[in-house]
Amino acid sequence: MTADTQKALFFFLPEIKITSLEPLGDGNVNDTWLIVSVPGEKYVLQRLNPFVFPDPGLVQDNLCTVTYHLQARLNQIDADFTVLKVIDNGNGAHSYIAHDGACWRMLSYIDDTQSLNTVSTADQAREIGRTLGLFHQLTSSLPPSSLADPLPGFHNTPLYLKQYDALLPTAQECAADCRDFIDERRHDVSLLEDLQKQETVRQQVIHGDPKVANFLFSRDLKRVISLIDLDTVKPGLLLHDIGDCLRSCCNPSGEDVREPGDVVFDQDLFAAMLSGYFNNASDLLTVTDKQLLVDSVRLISFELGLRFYSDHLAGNRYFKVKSPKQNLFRARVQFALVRSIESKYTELMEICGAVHNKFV
Ligand code: GN1
Ligand code: MG
Repeated sequence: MTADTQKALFFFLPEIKITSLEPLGDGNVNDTWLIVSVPGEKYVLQRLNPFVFPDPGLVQDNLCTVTYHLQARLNQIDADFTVLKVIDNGNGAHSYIAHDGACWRMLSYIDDTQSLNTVSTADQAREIGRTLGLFHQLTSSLPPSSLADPLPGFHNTPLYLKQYDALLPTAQECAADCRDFIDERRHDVSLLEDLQKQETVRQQVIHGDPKVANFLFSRDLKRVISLIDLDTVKPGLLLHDIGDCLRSCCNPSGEDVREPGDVVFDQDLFAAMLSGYFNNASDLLTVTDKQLLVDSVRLISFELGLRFYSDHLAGNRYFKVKSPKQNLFRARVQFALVRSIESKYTELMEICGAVHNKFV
């Protein structure tokens, strides 16, 4: 255990005696550990990435606001969902700021659960959709103005494109396939951004990162128990969350495969996730939202590919990597997913129509 980890741990739990401290999950930005105490209590200790979250106080305030709201709503309705708890140091402090300025925090560990990096059955996809719909129902009564925006421009695809363009003159290398892929689609990246200015799409508090690994399943993988990683909760479009969730849920090969040739967007998982979502939240969606489901997953996959590729060109400053080309490989996976969505566009639109008709 490093000196910083020890200081952070004892800041929150000065009396703790631990049995083990192990890295938890494969988050791309923060560092996370599972702590087990001598009596067997489990806790999650996290160091927020200061490069990604330059103002961690906003992230922490949002986290407290959202967990409080979710719990209050769940106390009123009958829903099978566990909200993670933010642990303070006994004096109301939820953050420990280390000497390097990094923010550490402690969260409850939701036991008897497991997280998956990929979905393998339609039932799992339906559960994920159901839970995202429940999350949106629960957050729909939280005024967006009660949350700060800790990541301005987080889903602003045209802005990511500008940042990519600015990197090009000084980039050491260029992957021609990625460059051409981006150039062929650069005319068509502002759809979701333009919609933010309109009232035809639903804007409310969103999760911001509803990828498969953030849904905690029961041990038998039959139910989703929680949706974790609330760093990115913020005002946004439901289409951002639905698109992001679908891009992760309908890619059974996962984000980190080396060979993008195998990557396909799975239409059966798409239908299942959407039917789970519509079952809980179709009333939240506007007519325009329903028309743009396929475009939102296409654009969010493109956006994430662009973010990975830009980070590769910039020297891997944002997303953690285990090898120098990992962000390039990750970008190619997202671009392969975009191609697959484009090739199935009509079929996916028909599925949306069928799911919509089932729930009107
Ligand atoms: C990052 O750290 P993690 O794995 O929860 C990223 C998401 C991406 C995701 C892709 C704050 O999330 O936007 O979709 O990687 N989070 C941030 O795996 O940038
Ligand atoms: Mg996250």
